[in-house]
Amino acid sequence: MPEGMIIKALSGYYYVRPDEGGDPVQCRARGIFKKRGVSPLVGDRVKFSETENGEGIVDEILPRSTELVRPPVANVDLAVLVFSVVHPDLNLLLLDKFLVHTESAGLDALIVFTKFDAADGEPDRERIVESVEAARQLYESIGYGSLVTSARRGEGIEELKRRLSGRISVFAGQSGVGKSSLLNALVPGLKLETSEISKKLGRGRHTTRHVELVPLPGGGYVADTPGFSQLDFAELGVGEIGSCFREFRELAEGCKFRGCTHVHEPGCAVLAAKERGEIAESRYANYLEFMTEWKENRRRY
Ligand SMILES: Nc1nc2c(ncn2[C@@H]2O[C@H](COP(=O)(O)OP(=O)(O)O)[C@@H](O)[C@H]2O)c(=O)[nH]1
Ligand SMILES: [Mg+2]
Ligand SMILES: [Zn+2]
Repeated sequence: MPEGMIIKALSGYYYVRPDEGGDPVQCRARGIFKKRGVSPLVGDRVKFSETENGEGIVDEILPRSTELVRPPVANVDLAVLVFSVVHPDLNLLLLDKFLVHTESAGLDALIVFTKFDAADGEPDRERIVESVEAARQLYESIGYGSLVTSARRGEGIEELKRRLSGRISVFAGQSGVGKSSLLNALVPGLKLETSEISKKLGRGRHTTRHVELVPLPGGGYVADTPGFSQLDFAELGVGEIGSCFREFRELAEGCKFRGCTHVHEPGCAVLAAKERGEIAESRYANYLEFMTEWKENRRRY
């Protein structure tokens, strides 16, 4: 039975790109999926059979490595966290929040700083460039890849293509940081709406969107819809936040108490490392902020 990958789902049809090449096959899903309460997702690797009319049936969903809810995509292995260096300014609290969510979802993350060209026109250009460099050093030291780009000047685009090659990626980031512009630069002919264009068209916010995986020229796929739009910690356990800080993980094994929250406990190895300056101040401060936010959320529900 041929195998392939679902690259688009629309109105009950799944578009399967066969592994051996050729055009996507428009498939229905077998009724058994519905009975079992599972539905095929974009990104799923599937076995399918072709029917007489040139269409097909998805017969089997192969095991998923990851499963995202927003956007609903299976087997994503990389989150591209997009942060502009200006307009809007770099926001490390939000970056750490995205990282908690990518870690929790089991995804690797690549941090992409965008609009680097726009720093040139700023009166405090030096400070902006230094803060981007400092952020890169910090996150690379924790084990995250990072890149500096300008979609306008075409900087960093080839390198980004290389990093996305062979993977399924989802882009994430605040509105206006340049996600669509970056994707348009990566995929010739894609023409996703950027904010300037959508303003001109005066589009409403109610256009229903479906998810589609866009094949990249250098190999790999990108979801055309941004991910992690809702960043609360509702689905996380309190202990989970700490384990989503990569540099805390190994240290936490040395904490005196099991279930240590690394806030005030005696014999906490994370706090000790922080005192020795081995954990960045901003990372620890953001961790405390998230723990507070988590507790406030709990109180509300
Ligand atoms: N100067 C500069 N502006 C950019 C760049 N990339 C995007 N922009 C602008 O930033 C705004 C938001 O871009 P868009 O791609 O729609 O961001 P999104 O909301 O994250 O998808 C638009 O006005 C773009 O023209 C860039 O590399 N340099
Ligand atoms: Mg956009
Ligand atoms: Zn601890």
